[in-house]
Amino acid sequence: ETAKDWWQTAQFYQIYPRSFKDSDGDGIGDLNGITSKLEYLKDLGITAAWLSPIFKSPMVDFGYDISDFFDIQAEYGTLEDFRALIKRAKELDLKIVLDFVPNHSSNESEWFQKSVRREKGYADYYVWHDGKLDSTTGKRQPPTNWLQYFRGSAWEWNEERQQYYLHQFAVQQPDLNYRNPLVVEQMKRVLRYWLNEGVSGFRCDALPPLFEVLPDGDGQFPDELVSGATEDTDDRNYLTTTYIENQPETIDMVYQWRAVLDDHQRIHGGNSSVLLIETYSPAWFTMQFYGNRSTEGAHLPFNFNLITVMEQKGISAASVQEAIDLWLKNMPAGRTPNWVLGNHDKRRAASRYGTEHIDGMNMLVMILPGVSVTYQGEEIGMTDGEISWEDTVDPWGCNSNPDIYEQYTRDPERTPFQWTGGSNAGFTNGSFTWLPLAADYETINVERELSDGLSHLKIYKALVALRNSSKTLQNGSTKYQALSEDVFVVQRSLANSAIVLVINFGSVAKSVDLSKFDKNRTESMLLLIRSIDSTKKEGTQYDPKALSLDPSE
Ligand code: TEU
Repeated sequence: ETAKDWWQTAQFYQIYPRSFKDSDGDGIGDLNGITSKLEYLKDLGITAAWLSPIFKSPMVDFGYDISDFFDIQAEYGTLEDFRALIKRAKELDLKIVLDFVPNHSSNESEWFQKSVRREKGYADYYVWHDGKLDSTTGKRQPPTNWLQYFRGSAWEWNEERQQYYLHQFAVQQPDLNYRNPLVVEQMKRVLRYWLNEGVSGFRCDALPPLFEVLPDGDGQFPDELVSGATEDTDDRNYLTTTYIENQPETIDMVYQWRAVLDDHQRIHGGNSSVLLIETYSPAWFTMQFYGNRSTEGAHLPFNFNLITVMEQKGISAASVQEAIDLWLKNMPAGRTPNWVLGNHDKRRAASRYGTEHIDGMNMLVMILPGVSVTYQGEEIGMTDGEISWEDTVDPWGCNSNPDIYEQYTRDPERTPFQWTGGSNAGFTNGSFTWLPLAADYETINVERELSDGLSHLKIYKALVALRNSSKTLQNGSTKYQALSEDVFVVQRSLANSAIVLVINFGSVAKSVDLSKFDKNRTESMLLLIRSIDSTKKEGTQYDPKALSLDPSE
């Protein structure tokens, strides 16, 4: 057993800076706010925090539209504030990971402005195309039927340059051209710049659309097939995405970024830094990011199966088993698995799984092998905000209409963090918040859950503590099974010790005989429910042969 590197046993936590903590009363979270709360993360047992983008941006996509990759967004703070954040994090032995957004820049970026003007060195920085002429009307048309993620065409006509440009996200997010070596080199400079500022790695945004298929000899791109999955011809689900997603060149680019990180460590020493990869892709594509026999890739391509499989198949022991199988049975040997319950793009875990299941799901990701990634608020069971059409600001929501925006908008999972039950949930001292608060902040908040008997937060803290200290959880073997439609069991074991989690996803009490699951071990099982449940069930004796579980326990 070789010693594990820091990221293999890390507790990752995603901070959405705009909604975490406001230090200056403008209703928008900021860097000094984050710095002031690093001790909170430390106290939870978190070891690494990933910050959603903090770079200069017109905020059309709330930081995922970057106009200067080398500067900090003024409303979030300054480079000095960032350095102070890194310094405090180092004192607390917390790693800071930044968001790297390679697919596109903002249309307000200097690079794009220069590209529009075809300035030397920048003319081919983006994906430009003349389009085609409609044979009957003689009118100019976009080059292909490709759609953006945020509804509508992925091509936008630029009057000044007299060409279309590609944008797989919003119109204000032109796609960078990775077939141009200048772009590839420029983006590596971005990585090196922030590594030199002391960050411990990157969460790489939106990998599927990084490359598009090569155009044919005449410079033409192929249309995607209409998949017929929806009648809504603006919705990307209307198309199959063979040519605009998951190209092999994308995998190789990630291997090149890994080399940038490893080179940095070789030259400057210090700890290794990590690459986390955001890709909602089939396993055959996702798993390649890890690397192959000869080349190292990303340390952790995010595993979203506990989100996506359960979105499709509902909440049951069988869908949990399917989600876990999908990762563990496809992952190349020797790699580190990971488990994600939510992020700023998905409905809040407590709302999606049901508030009654949030503790069980937090237990699940903490008992499974590898690392887990917590989205801010999951530890207290935050739920979705209710955001009216008038208050909608997410471009995906805004690109629809009042009747259907709730299907698309990501605002509900981005509401301000709930620190207290007081004014504006302790998020800001001011009277304004950039998104309305979720309605339940008076009961769901850190202050209250730290004092409450058996709160989501206390359970979460106990789980992380167990996780950070238990050799069985860090190195043990793993067994899991859906015992019935409702009851799911996971066991980790090392030598004579075993830790077992049994979850009842059903709505009625269940009696479970664990000897059916592992007859050799029944006597030595330590049930996870017991080790975290200090008040409710203290002293309760569990009989592994007839364990009784309340609904949602
Ligand atoms: O998301 C990438 C992405 O592909 C999402 O659109 C994803 O398909 C969807 O949210 C799944 O529900 C990343 C960021 O996480 C997102 O916030 C940005 O809007 C997007 O990239 C563009 O940078």
